[in-house]
Amino acid sequence: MSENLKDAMANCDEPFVMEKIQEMLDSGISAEVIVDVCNAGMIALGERFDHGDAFIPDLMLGGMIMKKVMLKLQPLMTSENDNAASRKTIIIGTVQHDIHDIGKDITAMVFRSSGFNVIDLGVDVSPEQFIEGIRIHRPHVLGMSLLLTTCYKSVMDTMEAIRNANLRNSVKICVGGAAASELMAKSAGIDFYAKTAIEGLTWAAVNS
Ligand code: B12
Repeated sequence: MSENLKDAMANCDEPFVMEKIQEMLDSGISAEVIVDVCNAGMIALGERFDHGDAFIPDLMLGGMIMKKVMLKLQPLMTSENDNAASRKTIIIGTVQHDIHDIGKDITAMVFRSSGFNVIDLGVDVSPEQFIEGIRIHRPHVLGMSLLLTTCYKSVMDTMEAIRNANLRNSVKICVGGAAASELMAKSAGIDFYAKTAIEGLTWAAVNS
């Protein structure tokens, strides 16, 4: 039996999750706070997987529940700032060989709700696709999402490709996701490591 929203996410208890979210919304708790709690639940699900207490189908189910949650909460986080001309642009994508998209989607949602123009390149994004995205959209910010430690090389390759294309000075770059860290960001020459989507937004709003 789930006792709270975080537990329910970690246990893939969808009926409890949806019911609890409605209850929290009704009592005036913001969508942003609810997303944070669900995020903590997904991390706890990953820990269960680590300990052999949850398996790939559970991760998939957790992912599907999180997407449902986002569909419900996204409209409540949508910005009233519709002045497209004054918007800053962010290009975001999950790096090559990594298909995790929940954190990226939440980050896109958070930036969008704050008035950014968001270009979402999707998952498994190659260095060449990031380069093409920069050339076409001229973003203020580029965000990479990285969930697998085996994909560090994709981040390094993307940074090298950006430098080789002489585009490094045209864009601020941040990285986030469970496999990212301040140290890896520094060694890759990335401007900022964001522990959460909100941290990334706060940084981007001031630094881009
Ligand atoms: C759900 C899940 C899956 C689902 C993904 C579904 C989907 N549509 O995304 C499925 C089942 C497909 C999956 C597959 C795999 N997974 Co998986 N997965 C997870 C799990 C449980 C949750 C991830 C998640 O969605 N978290 C919730 C989101 C909201 O959190 P988040 O991504 O960190 O994002 C937040 C911040 O980090 C930040 N953020 C994220 N990106 C960005 C980007 C920017 C620019 C900014 C500013 C911020 C930001 O914002 C978000 C909100 O604050 C994690 C556990 C974990 N600790 O992360 C394992 C985990 C990432 N997976 C893991 C593994 C091993 C795999 C597989 C290799 C398993 C396998 N043997 O096949 C495959 C790899 C597939 C591939 N090629 O990518 C490992 C990785 C271990 C490692 N050291 O690399 C983890 C850590 C589980 C574990 N503890 O072992 N997985």
